[in-house]
Amino acid sequence: MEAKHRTPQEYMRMALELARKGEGKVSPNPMVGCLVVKGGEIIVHGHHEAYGGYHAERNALTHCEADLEGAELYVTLEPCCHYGKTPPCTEIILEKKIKKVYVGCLDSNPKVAGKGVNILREHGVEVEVGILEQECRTLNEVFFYYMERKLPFTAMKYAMTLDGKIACETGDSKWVTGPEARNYVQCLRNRYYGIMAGIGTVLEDDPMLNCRMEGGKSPVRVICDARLRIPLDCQIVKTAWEHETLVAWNPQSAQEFYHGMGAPEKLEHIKAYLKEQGIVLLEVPRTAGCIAPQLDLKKLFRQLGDRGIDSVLLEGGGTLNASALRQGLVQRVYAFVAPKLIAGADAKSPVEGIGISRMEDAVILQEMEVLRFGKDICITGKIEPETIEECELL
Ligand code: AOF
Ligand code: ZN
Repeated sequence: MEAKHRTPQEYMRMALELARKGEGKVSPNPMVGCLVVKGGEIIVHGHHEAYGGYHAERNALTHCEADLEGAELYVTLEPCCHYGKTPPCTEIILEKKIKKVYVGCLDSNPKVAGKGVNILREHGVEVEVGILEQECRTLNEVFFYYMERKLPFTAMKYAMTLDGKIACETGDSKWVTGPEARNYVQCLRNRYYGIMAGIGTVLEDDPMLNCRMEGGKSPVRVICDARLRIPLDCQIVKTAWEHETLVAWNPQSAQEFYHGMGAPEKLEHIKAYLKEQGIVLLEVPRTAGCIAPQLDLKKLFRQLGDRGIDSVLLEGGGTLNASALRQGLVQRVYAFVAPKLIAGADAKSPVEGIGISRMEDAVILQEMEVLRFGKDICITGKIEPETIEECELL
């Protein structure tokens, strides 16, 4: 690989491309790319390839026999300075006598957080931080969010028609988008650690919620089912041995439901059967003052974070989507839009709930991107957290 007279931004863009090769393989670690330039020529490059393995810098530098004294190193994330599963990257950078390090963005892991940069500077290495900073932070948005809060970074995904419906009035929704867009959803399922849906979706669509991408990894499935109404013969239950599955429920709501039906023993049977299938039942408190039983999603997300689930693809119906959004639990949206009009006042839309009363209180997205898949498009962007606090969704 030879490249002369490029700008730091161009080299960093190449390092970003290298970093992306770790997608789906390094979680919960960040994706990191690194390259070393001397006299305008790229001498070596590397990326973080697997969780627990060498970091990007070590992968690039360890086997490099060229004389790197005076070279410049580009890395998308601040080099670490701690002994974790591997020795500190700062050490090998110093050993190789690198003259200058260009860093995409700082690491928010408290073990590093600026200390990596300081160590390099103390040893006389010139360091410049913030090259393509936004791209580098967005690349690892999951890592940063989870590292800073121990809550899963959540992306709400839905597919709708051009008139904003996710299904016909009859409930038929197969399919809103074409195969190319649906393939991309499989890539998203590979990228996110967990996937979440509500019991309504399970009852209506009987989905699998697995990842069917070649070489992909299925996400941990999380079903929100306050009353434990999940049918024992649905796809999710039938495949629970193959794909890790959690069902979030509320014992009080379930008891009321099954007692009301005059079949309290049924609840015990369901619980025992689900556990036999390897399903983990998560007890979650319910939110006060709701007519329909609703799980306290903040508490559920906390439990997911504690279990090491760093990211969730929310494929909820409109009710679950609205609750998660209202509670500030959604950080990104993937809205797939198909060039179709189906009409119908009762046809469901992607985010329901009660909604806001004034346009100025709308939830706003930033860093918008438009992707094309066959005849469909996907609009994605990050939610501006400040606009959640201001919004008065009921
Ligand atoms: C780097 N370059 O390529 C990565 C870094 O458990 P360990 O030893 O793998 O350390 C994981 C932490 O190291 C992770 O939380 C993050 O702070 C940093 N990741 N750092 O210099 C890399 N992947
Ligand atoms: Zn490192």
